[in-house]
Amino acid sequence: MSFDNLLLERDGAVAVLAINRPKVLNALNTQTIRELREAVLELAHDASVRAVIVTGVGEKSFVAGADINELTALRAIEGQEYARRGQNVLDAIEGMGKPVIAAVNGYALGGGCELAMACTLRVAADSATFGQPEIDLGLIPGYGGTQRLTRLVGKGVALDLLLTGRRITAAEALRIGLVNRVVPSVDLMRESKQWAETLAAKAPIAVRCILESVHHGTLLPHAEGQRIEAALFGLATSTDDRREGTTAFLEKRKAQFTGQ
Ligand code: CO8
Repeated sequence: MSFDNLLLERDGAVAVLAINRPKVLNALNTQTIRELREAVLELAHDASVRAVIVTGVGEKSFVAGADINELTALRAIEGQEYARRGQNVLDAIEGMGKPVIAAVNGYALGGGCELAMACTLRVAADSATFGQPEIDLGLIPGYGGTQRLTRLVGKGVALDLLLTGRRITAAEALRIGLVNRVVPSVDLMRESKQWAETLAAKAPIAVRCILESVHHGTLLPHAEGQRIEAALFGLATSTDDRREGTTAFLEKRKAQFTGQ
């Protein structure tokens, strides 16, 4: 599968998906969103891919937001559709059923910050910058930002960032819990790949169950979340990988998971 605005590479069980519009700091236009949807569907269904890294081409930007050229001409109903299309793609990333690491190599603004937040985990280069500057365009985030940012960092901090539109450093993003790790820029891809490989070696069905339980659980009352957890625990119990994992522990050897 080839794309105009994306680069997709596979390295063993890890796929690296890079937004490739460096001249506009990897801004997401309609075509890029469409290509992202195709790539995400392909990666979701490819059992040989156990973890995905999302990043931006170039040293300056992860994604500098939605393409502002396209936003200028939108009317209300088109704006709503535009937002829904992007939301659906980011939901598909969140629901891919395998870990997705955002390797944030520069600006992650607006839709770029939203893309990073839809990923399972975030590693930032120490030079990265985050923010939701839509307010300064007379807009609000439309790719899930008001929801995911609030869940990740809490209402008070989210409202500060959403209402001021201010940009924050990677260090502040780490402090408020927006990113999991900050690394020197030169180490970003190496560290992200190492982390992805660690996750790719885990039992894939158990990984999927954890993602599903956490993702749905955060949207539900505690008791219902626990019911989902118990059902998924039952599912994980029935797998060959559970047999292999528990047997390997008792035999004092490293487990070899097959994804069955
Ligand atoms: N869209 C289109 N083009 C962009 C964007 C963007 N988001 N960001 C940068 N570019 C372009 C610039 O226009 C410039 O193009 P050119 O070379 O032709 O002039 C090129 O990229 C390089 O950018 P700059 O010269 O501005 O580079 P600087 O280093 O001076 O500044 C910044 C970098 C700070 C990142 C600056 O470019 C900037 O502020 N960009 C806009 C950031 C922004 O506001 N993002 C939010 C966009 S809105 C959004 O994401 C909403 C998402 C949900 C949509 C829901 C649908 C309704």
